[in-house]
Amino acid sequence: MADLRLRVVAGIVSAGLTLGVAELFAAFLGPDNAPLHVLGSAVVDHTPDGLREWAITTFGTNDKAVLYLVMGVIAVLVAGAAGAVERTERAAGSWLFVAFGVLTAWLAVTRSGLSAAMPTVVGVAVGIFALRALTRRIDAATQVLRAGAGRSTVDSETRPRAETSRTSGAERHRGHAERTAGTGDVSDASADGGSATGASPERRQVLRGLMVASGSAVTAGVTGRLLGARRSDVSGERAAVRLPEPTAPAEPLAPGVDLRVPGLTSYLTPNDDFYRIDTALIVPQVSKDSWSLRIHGMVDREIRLGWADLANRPVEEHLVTLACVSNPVGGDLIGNARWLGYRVDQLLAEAGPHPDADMVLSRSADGWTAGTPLAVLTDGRDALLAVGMNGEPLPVQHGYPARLVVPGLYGYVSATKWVTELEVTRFDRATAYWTRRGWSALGPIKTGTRIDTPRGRGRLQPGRIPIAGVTWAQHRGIRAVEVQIDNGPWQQARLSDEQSIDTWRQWVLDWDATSGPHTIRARATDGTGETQTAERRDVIPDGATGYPSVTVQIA
Ligand SMILES: Nc1nc2c(c(=O)[nH]1)N[C@H]1C(S)=C(S)[C@@H](COP(=O)(O)O)O[C@H]1N2
Ligand SMILES: [Mo]
Repeated sequence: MADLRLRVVAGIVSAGLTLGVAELFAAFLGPDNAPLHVLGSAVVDHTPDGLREWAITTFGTNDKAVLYLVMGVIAVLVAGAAGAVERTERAAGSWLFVAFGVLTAWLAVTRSGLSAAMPTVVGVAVGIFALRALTRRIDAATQVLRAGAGRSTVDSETRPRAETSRTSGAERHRGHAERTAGTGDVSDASADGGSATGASPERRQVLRGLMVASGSAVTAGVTGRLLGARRSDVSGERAAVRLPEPTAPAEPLAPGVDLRVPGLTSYLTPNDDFYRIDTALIVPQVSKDSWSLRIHGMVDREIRLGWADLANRPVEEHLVTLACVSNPVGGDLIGNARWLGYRVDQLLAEAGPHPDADMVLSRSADGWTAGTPLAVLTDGRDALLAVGMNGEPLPVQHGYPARLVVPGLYGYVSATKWVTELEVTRFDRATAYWTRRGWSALGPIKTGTRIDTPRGRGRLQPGRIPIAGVTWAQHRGIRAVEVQIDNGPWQQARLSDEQSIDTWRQWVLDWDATSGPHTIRARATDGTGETQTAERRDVIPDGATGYPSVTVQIA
């Protein structure tokens, strides 16, 4: 038993060394080539829709941490098993390492080219070397122990299996007792190993090997991680970026855009509070100096713009409310910011899209894609190649150095962060990331309302209580919000000033609350006169519908 435990530990330590060494190599070749990241990204890309939605609703923004945790547990189990079956004369565990290496290297190569497999290959080679060496020592120590553990142990251990199984119950019991006694000897030996009274030199060799290997694993892994982060981190250069003065500044904020009701979401969302959704396990670190935007495909002239090329172009600033298609009714995957950037319609016009093109497939530095109708990008709305957010360079996790922002469309079909390519194409020729996974090809934002206050079972007293929230119908605008209490009549709420049809608005209704439980519902009518539907639908395939509803208890 004791040697099985050592073998399991040897497997885990060797796997740790594999990952640690790979991490160190990946620091130089790009942190997204580390095996854990390669495997994690493959899992993210191939998770079935149902499971993904469940993970997002259950773990929220922690979904990535949970993924790594699950992968870690599986890695420990597999590595332990590999160690348990490895023997000097039979490299069964090493083959598990090889299988892991082949799968991961293949995923890395298909994702980002031949050199991406390097960290995995080197890591697996070192891991197998360690597993072989540790197993040799364990085998040697085990033989010595067996030899020294007395005749009875040797007896029971060397009795052929078939014979053992044919022995009587009593014999079997005795055999078990003997083995236990034998194991007892082994444990005693290991206990002695801890004290100075002399474990076998072979056993000390094993422990020393395990210590050296695990120390190296941790050192390599931590160094690799830190070095990788340091080498690729762009937060320093971002802090030094001087944004251009907008040639067309944002319209000044209307004084009544913010109703300033306690508990009500602020009109502008600070960058630090802005929701974040993307498939990236490591936030892409794209330096503005290596960044470029290539506009190609069905165009008259392919163009490529670097960061410096943007400097002498007109730059505009617009308020746009961004929303995620995965936002459930009442959810908070929505935010409103002031974006600084370059008009996409002008950039496209320079390339000259062909008349039969109908889609722009935008691609990010990490390979993610969105498919946006060409007509939407060229109909005069303020679609931007954004470089600034609320007066700062884009935060790295929101797409530094450049991203798309398109009023009126959900993020998954428009808001590509770390954007490097606009390919002019057709919907019948190209399919974007989420559309391939069952989401709708078109993603206009649906009219929505959210009740921010009151919420839940706070201690509310009867009397005047403001009911307030936000409402949005990007690029159509909002005409009205109505509120219903306990199946009563729909009452008109008061709307905040309209800043633009591309941003959300706040609303409030003063309510004379009476004791007892109450259910509050809300609904909005957009600028075209259409009231949002009461029909409850899930976020898949093109956004949730239904009235938001909260139940409150008044004392
Ligand atoms: N590169 C990249 N861009 C992306 C995504 C992504 O996964 N990768 N997700 C999109 C989705 S689904 C949304 S809702 C918005 C969210 O933008 P935010 O994280 O800045 O709020 O980004 C979009 N841009
Ligand atoms: Mo999204």
